[in-house]
Amino acid sequence: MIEIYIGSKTNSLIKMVYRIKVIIIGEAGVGKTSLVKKFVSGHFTEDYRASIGTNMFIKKLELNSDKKVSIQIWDIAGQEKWIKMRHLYYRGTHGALIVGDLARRNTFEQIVQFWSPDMKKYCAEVPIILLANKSDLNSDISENDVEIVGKRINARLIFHTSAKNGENVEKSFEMIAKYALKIVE
Ligand SMILES: Nc1nc2c(ncn2[C@@H]2O[C@H](COP(=O)(O)OP(=O)(O)OP(=O)(O)O)[C@@H](O)[C@H]2O)c(=O)[nH]1
Ligand SMILES: [Mg+2]
Repeated sequence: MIEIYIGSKTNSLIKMVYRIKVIIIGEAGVGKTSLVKKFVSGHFTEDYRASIGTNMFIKKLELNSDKKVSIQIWDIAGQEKWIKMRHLYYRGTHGALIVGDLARRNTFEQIVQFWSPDMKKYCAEVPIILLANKSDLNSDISENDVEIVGKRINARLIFHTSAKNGENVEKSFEMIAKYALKIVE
């Protein structure tokens, strides 16, 4: 079986591998790197090391048993000092995971005020999933307010996730891959 990357057409003799790019954004410390690590390697660490610039991870997925996808995840640093470079990494994305920290209400306010508009400035309209992360901790924001944020940013779905115990981590990446695939197909 030959695997051909970049697939916009299907071919019955060869198995296409669709290559998709997804960004993960949100305030510093909300758990973006932790979610990606959990998804890619299954590990979680308690210590916080702020990301520098951006990191890219690749994982192969099989969606609906017949479609292979190579998902390129761009984990973009949330700290203020990276603000000028950030938009460079948004380019060409097929989907976005926007992350808030349930233990810090203001991280959701920042999604509405900064992250969603910032992304829309530099990306074509792409599917968005809102992740309310750290569901293993006490929440500082009501379920209803998370939903309001989801509606304001036009999120297709909202997942409560925990990079610590793994809740909804795989599901989140699989769903954004499915939405992104519809764009490249
Ligand atoms: N309890 C709990 N802690 C988490 C969870 N996800 C991340 N953390 C912790 O939160 C801190 C920040 O996590 P990171 O993944 O580094 O955050 P980030 O969003 O990548 O931050 P930047 O790289 O600065 O933008 C770390 O101490 C993690 O261990 C979670 O689901 N539950
Ligand atoms: Mg990080």
